[in-house]
Amino acid sequence: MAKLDILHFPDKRLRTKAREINNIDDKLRSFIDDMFETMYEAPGIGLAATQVNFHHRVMVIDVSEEKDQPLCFINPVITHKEGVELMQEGCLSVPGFYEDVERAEAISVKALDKQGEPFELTTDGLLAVCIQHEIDHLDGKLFVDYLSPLKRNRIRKKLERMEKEFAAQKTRANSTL
Ligand code: QAP
Ligand code: CO
Repeated sequence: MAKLDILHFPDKRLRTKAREINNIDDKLRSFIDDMFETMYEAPGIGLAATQVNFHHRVMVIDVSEEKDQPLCFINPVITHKEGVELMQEGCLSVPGFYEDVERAEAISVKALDKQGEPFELTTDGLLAVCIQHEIDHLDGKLFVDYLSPLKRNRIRKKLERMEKEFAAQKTRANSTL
């Protein structure tokens, strides 16, 4: 197993629309294990392949308290939406920022599991919000897209500054080796 690198907003690669998966093999399953490891270590409750620069329609979620209910969705499609709900969201690709986003309150989603078996799930609350957030990633969309341009630009500037500082630190560390 390996931890994967997570792309950060405003990285353009986060805007890629992921492609359908039509071959579920051991190589993909091993990659999914890496996605779970990356999400649990972060720690996070959801991770889409787009965030680790793999542009195929797969995402992992675990919203349980004990972190013992891993869910994997391949080619997920929302088949039903109901109600509206405001929830504070964060994202591993937008570290340190949390904002309210409006989503459907309850959803049904169909997908394939790790074995390639189709399943359908009807849910609400945090899991429903997380599924919508992760499917957005597969379509190149981020939760900051729902904020005002002013808020989004503030977040972008802060993250760009942090990314620059991080790169400079790495350079300094290397030159003192
Ligand atoms: C998406 O997000 C989500 O800023 C999953 O510094 C989040 O796992 C859906 C995280 C909330 C619905 C509600 C964020 C970790 C994790 C950070 C995450 C951070 C460290 C975010
Ligand atoms: Co996210």
